[in-house]
Amino acid sequence: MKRSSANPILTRADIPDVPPRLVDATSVFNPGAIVHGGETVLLLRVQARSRETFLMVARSPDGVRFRVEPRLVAIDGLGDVGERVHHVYDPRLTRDGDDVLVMFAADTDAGCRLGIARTRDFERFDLVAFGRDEDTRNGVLFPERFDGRWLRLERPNRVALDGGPTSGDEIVLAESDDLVHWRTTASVLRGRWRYWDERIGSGPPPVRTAHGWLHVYHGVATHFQSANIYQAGAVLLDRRDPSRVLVRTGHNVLEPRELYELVGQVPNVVFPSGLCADRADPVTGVVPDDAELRIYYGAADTCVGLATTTVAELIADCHVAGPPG
Ligand code: BMA
Repeated sequence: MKRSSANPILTRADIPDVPPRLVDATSVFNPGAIVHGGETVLLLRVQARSRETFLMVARSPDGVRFRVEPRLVAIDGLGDVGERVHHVYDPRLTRDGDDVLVMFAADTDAGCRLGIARTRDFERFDLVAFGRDEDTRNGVLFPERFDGRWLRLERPNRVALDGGPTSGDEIVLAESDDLVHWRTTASVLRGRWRYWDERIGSGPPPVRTAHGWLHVYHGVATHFQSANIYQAGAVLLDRRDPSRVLVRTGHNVLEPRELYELVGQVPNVVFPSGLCADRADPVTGVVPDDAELRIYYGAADTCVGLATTTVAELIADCHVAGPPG
């Protein structure tokens, strides 16, 4: 992937104050992204100096220069879920007709939950679903239904990083008829111990290509003394049965190298969370091989970076051999 020369494309300096709760923001990272109404829209994770987390909307005509709207996103219905939601974060965006579905992580006293909200205009957001049982994160919806059913990838949190948040080393597939009730149906991807992607989690929602579902994920190398290193990789999933992995990058395709990725609130992190293709077939939704992909990522849990690649380049990377698994 090639970094934008405008990186980091968003920093705390771009976040307008929204008093009284957000003044002099601390960080902005891990955005959801989508092309909507002819512009690129990012749903940003913004932290205040209280370490409260807010979602904010940014818009751009060119996908590089963004204007952040001076308001905090409120999700109607989130106050009625029956548990206190401390933080809503790491949103992933998927189109559903004229609407956009937002899958987000929500920290509650009982653990991390996946919620889904619906918006048409990025002004009003209505809660559709809120998970109850499992501690899980990094949920992404497929942009089409399979025999009428919704599918999503998610990463159950089964382990705690040393001194850090809960994490996991397996991405699973789940299905639902109504977006509300989800059943896990298969294991899709496991972490590869001792290599770049020991712990794993989905990045942006999968992209439909002529070769299968192209999916960018993050891998965490945990076997270094001082830091967990968050990197990006990719996997190609079978078009009809997305629990089947066709090929997977043996190495990472983006790793912390620039200062703004190496240093910050959490050092050594690139965390891909948004992806926009510059075009897709209007009928089939297939993104062609030479389409440019813009990948938006959180850098060091502090600012937002942009990197570009193409479908063909990413699939070629998937074919480069790496560790088994
Ligand atoms: C993960 C999540 C992300 C975060 C990353 C690096 O576990 O909490 O939101 O960006 O760690 O700190």
